[in-house]
Amino acid sequence: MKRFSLVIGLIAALVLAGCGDSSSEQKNDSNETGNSKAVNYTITGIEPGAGITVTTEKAIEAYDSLHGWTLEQSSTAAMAIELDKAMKARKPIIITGWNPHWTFAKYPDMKYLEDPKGIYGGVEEIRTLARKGLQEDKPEAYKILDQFHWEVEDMEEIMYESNETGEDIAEVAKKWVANNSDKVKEWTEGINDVDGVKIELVSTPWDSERASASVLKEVMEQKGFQVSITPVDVAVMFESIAGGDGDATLAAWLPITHKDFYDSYKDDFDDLGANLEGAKIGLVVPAYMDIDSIEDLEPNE
Ligand code: PBE
Repeated sequence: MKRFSLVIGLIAALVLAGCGDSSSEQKNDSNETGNSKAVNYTITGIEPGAGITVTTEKAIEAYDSLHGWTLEQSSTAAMAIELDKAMKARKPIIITGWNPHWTFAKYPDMKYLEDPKGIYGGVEEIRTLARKGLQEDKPEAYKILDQFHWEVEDMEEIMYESNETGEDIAEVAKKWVANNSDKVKEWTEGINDVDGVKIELVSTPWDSERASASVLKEVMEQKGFQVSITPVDVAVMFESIAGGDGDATLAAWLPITHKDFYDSYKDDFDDLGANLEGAKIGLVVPAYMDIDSIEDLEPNE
């Protein structure tokens, strides 16, 4: 009797080991209680036109673990609401996240998922691009744009303050300029005052870019420029600088986030280099989720 059951057991084990299907069924079973299933194989994303949206679509293509996943696209504000709900209920959620962003101040308990394939790159920088001909037409403006450079903490200070107090970023930026005359002095070194020279800064609608554009608008207006800020989609921003409609942007995230846009126009603008180093993009989850890497997710099969 004993011997009989041993043989049955052995046969069962051999059948299990030899049968690919049954091992994948086991994997699926574990899915059902896992994070991937719980988030319905969905990444909570932001605006369709964002660089991080394009990059996340590349990640879904590149990772087997994201096979069959959906990137839900809506808006940064809608994503923030979803995140808030999930965090309060301690439920799993996977978002497209980035720094600098006030979310990380509000929810310090979040982590980037490791990205072993490097789809989201490493450290990003935010670059200033100017239209061709700006240097000749408006040399003083070009020089300020070229000299503008600040730190992640500076940008974050403005975003956090605005988010905490509800005061508009443009207003907070004005105060920041008043309180940071050392930095402002560096950016305006060697610049003569002008009399109403018009400058159009083309930007994107995120808080980070609203902060930088508002700061530079204030600084340039103190020098006598008349500055307008036009918030547009990332694609339109690149088109506009390359086509010479807008004068400059402070909002180009590289080398990864806006790579495709940058590459398609790279001979049609002046790249003035980084105005901020140390930005980052990626997939972000609450720290209470027991996953560390994109590869810890399960395909939707
Ligand atoms: N962002 C913030 C933008 C750039 C600034 C990372 C959401 C993006 O294009 O993805």
